[in-house]
Amino acid sequence: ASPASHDDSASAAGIDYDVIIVGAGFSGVYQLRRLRERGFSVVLLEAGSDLGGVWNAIRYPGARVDSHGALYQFTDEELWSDWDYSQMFPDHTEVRAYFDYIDSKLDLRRDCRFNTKVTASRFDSSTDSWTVETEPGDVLTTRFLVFATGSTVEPYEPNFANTDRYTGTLVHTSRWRDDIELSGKRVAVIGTGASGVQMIQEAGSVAEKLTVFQRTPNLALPMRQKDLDVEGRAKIKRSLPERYDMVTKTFGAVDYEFDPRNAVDVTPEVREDVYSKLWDEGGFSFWMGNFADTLFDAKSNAFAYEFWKNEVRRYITDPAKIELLAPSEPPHPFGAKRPSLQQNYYEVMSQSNVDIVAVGDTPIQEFTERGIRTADGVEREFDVIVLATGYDNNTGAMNAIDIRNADGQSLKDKWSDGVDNYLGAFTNGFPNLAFVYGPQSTAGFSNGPTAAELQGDLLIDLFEFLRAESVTRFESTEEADVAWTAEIEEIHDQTLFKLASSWFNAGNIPGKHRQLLQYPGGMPTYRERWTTERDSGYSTGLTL
Ligand code: N01
Repeated sequence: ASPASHDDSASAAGIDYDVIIVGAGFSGVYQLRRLRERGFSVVLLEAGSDLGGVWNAIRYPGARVDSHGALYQFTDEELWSDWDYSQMFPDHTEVRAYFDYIDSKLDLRRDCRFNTKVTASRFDSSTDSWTVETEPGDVLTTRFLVFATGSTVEPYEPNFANTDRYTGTLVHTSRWRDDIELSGKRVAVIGTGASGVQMIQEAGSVAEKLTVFQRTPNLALPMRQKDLDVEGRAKIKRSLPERYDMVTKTFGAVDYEFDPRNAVDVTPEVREDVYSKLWDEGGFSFWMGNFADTLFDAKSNAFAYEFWKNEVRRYITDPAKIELLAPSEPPHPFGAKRPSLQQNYYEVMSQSNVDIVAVGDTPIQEFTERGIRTADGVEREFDVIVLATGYDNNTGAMNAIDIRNADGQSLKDKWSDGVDNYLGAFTNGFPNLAFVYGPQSTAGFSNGPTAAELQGDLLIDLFEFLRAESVTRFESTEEADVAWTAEIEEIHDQTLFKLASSWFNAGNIPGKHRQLLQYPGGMPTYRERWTTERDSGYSTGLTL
């Protein structure tokens, strides 16, 4: 990749690029495309072997998108007019095919360096630039550094005793290998988040025996998957302009909105009607299209849980598993953890070849040579053990890189007692550094590709402003960071999210500072906050 025309001050100072982007998922690719179009010199560095970000990495059986494919793509007609997914909820292979497709249109790979893991970056105050080091040993300099490193990247593996003694196959979902055979095997899956639910659906159908180690039941929702024939695909295409207009206006950057009414204010009949309609729609509708007070009011939430429980119990044919999968009392407020979308999860979990071990009652004590021993002394033997135990979300990928400011302070140290930043994009003390789809942005509460565009455009506006004004350095103020974080916690306190330990609030990683790492004000307010900053000439929460 060779630098194109760029910021004169950067080239005069001998700086290689205007912008280095780290990560080739939706956010990074969007930055690359738009910055290049606007004449910035830019290169994208990607640790993985190809485009796709998390979708290039995730290959476990059953891995698929929990968003409608219609929204799981970029929104400009130049791209969507020639693209179709074959199913309503595409699988990982189709998302990779989508990245191939956009590359065929946009020639993205030209400016990407793959198998190039960024290991360290340092800010140099004398030149207002970052030096970036990579694992193959390259050293590059850039005026601005953008981390588009995603949330679901650094695997979390609990500290189980004696894993090294186990002689079978032990694999985290994020490290799946095609040679791992499940058919006819004795398989264990630990964890029942989105990865666990998808793995279990696949493994349960082919394994001789599947044992699921469940700590918390997933309050999963019906996906209502559909194969799309020619007419189905054409119908989706016709709907796209209207849906893409809608995504800019809704809380979650999706094509529907919460019901504006409160569940506690309507009659039981109205509640039942609304719940039934959302349930039949499938997808996340029952979560992000539910009554406005569902995630704020315990009584409203209990109504939703009751409906969920009664629906799900209809699919659990083994009475011994009913309390485990859909307990009488909610394990946490409905929706306070991200629900998964399921296709036949409850049927599979009900099968006679599937056992559920409630880790809360009988914790995993240790791994043995042949399997897992639980605290009740029982040893179970497995050919394959799958860790579906999730990720060090939101901050894990950035913290894995040694990012240091001009004083030598590392970002990881700065954030060790909690993240603070401004607009979910900048943090004081680290000039010329931005992150997209990162901590305290709308990330976990919004549709990924749409957020990549909407937040991405705002960041590109900033770079254009800085170039036009010949400004070589910006950063957020400490006051702006503190206020942004305080605003997030203030909203968090009013919600039921705080009552669940999840990757939304860092509660999934033992010892990690507990705080909401998503911006909970919704996409429209989030964008408003950026545009207010922009309209002030970037002089409110940023210093130039
Ligand atoms: O991870 P998770 P994930 N002993 O953190 C359990 C995206 N994603 O990889 O709930 C036993 O949600 C833990 O138990 P508990 C998506 O945004 C998307 O599944 O903490 N169990 C939980 O059940 C998703 O939300 C897609 O009590 C232990 C599980 O491991 C996010 O990534 C597909 C344990 C971890 O669940 C993360 O999903 C996949 C222990 N010591 C991922 N420690 C799609 O779009 C943890 N657990 C479809």
